[in-house]
Amino acid sequence: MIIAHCALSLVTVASLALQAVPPQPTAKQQDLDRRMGWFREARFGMFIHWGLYAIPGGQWKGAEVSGAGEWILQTGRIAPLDYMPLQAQFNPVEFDGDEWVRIAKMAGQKYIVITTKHHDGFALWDSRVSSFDVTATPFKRDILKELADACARGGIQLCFYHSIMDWTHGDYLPKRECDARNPEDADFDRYVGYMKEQLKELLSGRYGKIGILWFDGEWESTWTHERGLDLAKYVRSLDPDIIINNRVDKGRNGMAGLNGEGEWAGDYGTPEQEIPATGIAGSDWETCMTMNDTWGWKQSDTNWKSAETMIQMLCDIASKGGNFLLNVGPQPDGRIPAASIERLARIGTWMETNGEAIYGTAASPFTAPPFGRCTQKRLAEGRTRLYLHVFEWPISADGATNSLVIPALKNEIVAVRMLGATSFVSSATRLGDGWSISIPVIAPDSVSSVIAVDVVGIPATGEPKVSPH
Ligand code: H79
Repeated sequence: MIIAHCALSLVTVASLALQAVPPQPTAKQQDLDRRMGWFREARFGMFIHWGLYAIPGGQWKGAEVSGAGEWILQTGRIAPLDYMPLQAQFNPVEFDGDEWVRIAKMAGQKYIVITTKHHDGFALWDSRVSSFDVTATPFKRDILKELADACARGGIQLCFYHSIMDWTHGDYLPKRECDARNPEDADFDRYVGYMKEQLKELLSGRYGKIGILWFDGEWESTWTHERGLDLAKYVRSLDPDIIINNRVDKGRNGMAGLNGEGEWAGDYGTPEQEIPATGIAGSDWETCMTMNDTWGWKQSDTNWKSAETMIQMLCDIASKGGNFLLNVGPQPDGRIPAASIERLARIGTWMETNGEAIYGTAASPFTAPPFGRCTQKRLAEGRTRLYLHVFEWPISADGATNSLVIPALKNEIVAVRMLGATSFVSSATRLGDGWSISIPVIAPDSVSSVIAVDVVGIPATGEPKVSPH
């Protein structure tokens, strides 16, 4: 009896232990993890908004038009038939795909998302189903093909932005107020057929393997959940590996960009011009942001963010498990604005030293460390590397020694290394529930200095976990 009872207990214990193992990811989750692999590693990308709107650059008939440069048709109440002739002026003689790729790489960016077609409907490639494209301009060259070849040469992952909303296509609905064409003549189903043909061209292989299809302009009433599901399925049928953003469907919660309740198509959330307050357990996301106040080139917009601000934004985003898609709006001559290049160069200098604290990292185990931000990576043998991004460098009490306090960290520390000051030998000592780490008197970087701290096991802070991965 006793023996039998013991055997039963063992079985019970064994089955409890089995239950404690996390459940196997679903096939859907496995497919997502497979497709999102490069994206989670990359963390930092370049958004490029370029099209006919760069020519007026925010001015129409000598008058300044408010708002973003690429919205000039709508904001300036320009009739599509008055806007479309800009095509005859498109001649960006300075365009050089290799130069754009060089700039992205200099900044430490791993992917480029370019507007194949923005809301104005102009195609930046040789489209067989539209004459409102780049080959019917004085420039004639297929911009996307040249950029795709440059990306392949430079090892940058090319991705395509594509607007569902189309202000100039005859079949798109609803029409702009200033469009004199009769909406009765428009056929939205025919428009969707046209969009699918264009997407087929873009995913034909001519432009290489495309990383993301980045939809936008999904908010008008003609675009429905059913159409979103159908379009996502169609794109996936053209490329089973492609990542599709959540704007293919109707789930986006305004500019905060993350999906609301419900089942929606799309692989990840797209906050626009904002950074979520915390990471979001179980979901991927990417904040897209302008360096000034416009996406498409606008002459009068000189409201540039500093490189320092953008470096701290990148740390903040990575610490919450997101990607940063930072925009440039090339000029009508094809050059990326000098103000953008300068800032990307400064970000790139920081990334050269500290990139390992961004690429392939997961969100912070701490809610809000007092010194700045934190990212982490799993290491071999069950260890974890914490990257402490120190925005507020401690002031030395005696001018000779200095220390940084990690308020709550139960794990043992096995190694500490200062990025950008590797000759400094750092040590860690227990302090209350956390640690005190010896650091240089002067910060190695004035914006964000990074300290790599290796701990045994998975970081235990005593706080609820915020992050997904
Ligand atoms: O391409 C850039 C912009 O031109 C484009 N998206 C970035 C990536 C953009 N389109 N619209 N906006 C930016 C702002 C529009 C906001 C609104 Fe709405 C559209 C307000 C109401 C409809 C989005 C959807 C926010 C709320 C619902």
